[in-house]
Amino acid sequence: MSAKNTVVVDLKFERREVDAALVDAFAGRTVLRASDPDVDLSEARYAVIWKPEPDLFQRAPKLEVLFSGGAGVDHILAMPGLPDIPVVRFVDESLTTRMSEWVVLQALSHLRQVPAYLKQQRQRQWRELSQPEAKELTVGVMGLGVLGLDSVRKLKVMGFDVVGWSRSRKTIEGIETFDSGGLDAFLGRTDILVGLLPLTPDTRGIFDASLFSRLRQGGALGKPVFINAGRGGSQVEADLVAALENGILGGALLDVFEKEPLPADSPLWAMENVIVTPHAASASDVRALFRNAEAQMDRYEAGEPLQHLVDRKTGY
Ligand code: NDP
Ligand code: OXD
Repeated sequence: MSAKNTVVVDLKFERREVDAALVDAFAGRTVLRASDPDVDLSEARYAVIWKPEPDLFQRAPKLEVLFSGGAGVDHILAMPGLPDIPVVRFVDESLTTRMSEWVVLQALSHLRQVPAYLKQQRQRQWRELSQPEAKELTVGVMGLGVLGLDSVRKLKVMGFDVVGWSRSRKTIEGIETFDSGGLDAFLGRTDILVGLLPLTPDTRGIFDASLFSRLRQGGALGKPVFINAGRGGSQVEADLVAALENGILGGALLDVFEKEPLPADSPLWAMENVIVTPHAASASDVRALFRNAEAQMDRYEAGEPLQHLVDRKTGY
């Protein structure tokens, strides 16, 4: 078999899961695991990676295309020695669906006062709380890409008033949209803010005290709620903790953090109005990842353009 067809796999996923998925993947190609330090990667043409070892590009100097094991590519773009070759994002129905489930679940959980009821339960308190309708709440989604678009549509189906914000203005039926210049108007309408942004130089630290203070106060939930499943680097956690403590925010549901795993001494763990999930809003399905990468390799070898390419200038 020609070394020219060699695929390096460097994924920090469950080994058993990767091994099982490799059984049916990349037929006709040689697959090498970068986790084996003695394996020769020098002729490898493709790499499928998620948080790879820093020496990958030294060991595999002939790579032609990189396939990200996730939708976000910030950590790949930040890798030292990254070669100037195409980087393909992971775009997949199961990933998108899982994210929308998580977003809708979190929005509904606030609509139906789940955090407040859990608190009452711990205190053995039987007290019915107010029950606003979804249409009384505006959910504002920042990032209207593959994931944001699916989430806004599903939030809409649940009856929420939905608004969206992205760099370039989108036209989505039944949903008011804003571009970068419309951030203040967007925030002023928003009761539940959902972050589905990639981490780039422009979005780093965007969720800060100033942004939280511009969200709508006095909506059907009383105080605005912040939900983030984009990247932790976009949130300033000291500002977030302060906004939760001083009542600017009524609650937060966080899947991503400035530092992951979230350090044991982070105040976010113990705050009553915060729910933490461990970067698990939407996991990549390894079989689908390999199927996608394989299909793209076939396209590339047939001279067709690669899909879901990362734009190095914008960083996503
Ligand atoms: P896309 O690249 O499809 O969409 C990104 C969206 O963000 C676009 O709408 C884009 O605007 C917008 N955007 C980017 N930069 C800016 C900016 N400076 N100002 C305003 N809008 C901006 O990404 P996906 O939807 O596929 O994924 C989004 C992110 O979700 C990923 O990058 C990743 O970080 C995160 N993620 C998290 C997971 C988890 O489990 N927690 C799982 C998967 C992904 P425009 O449309 O104008 O280009
Ligand atoms: C991510 C992913 O980008 O898991 O976080 O896809």
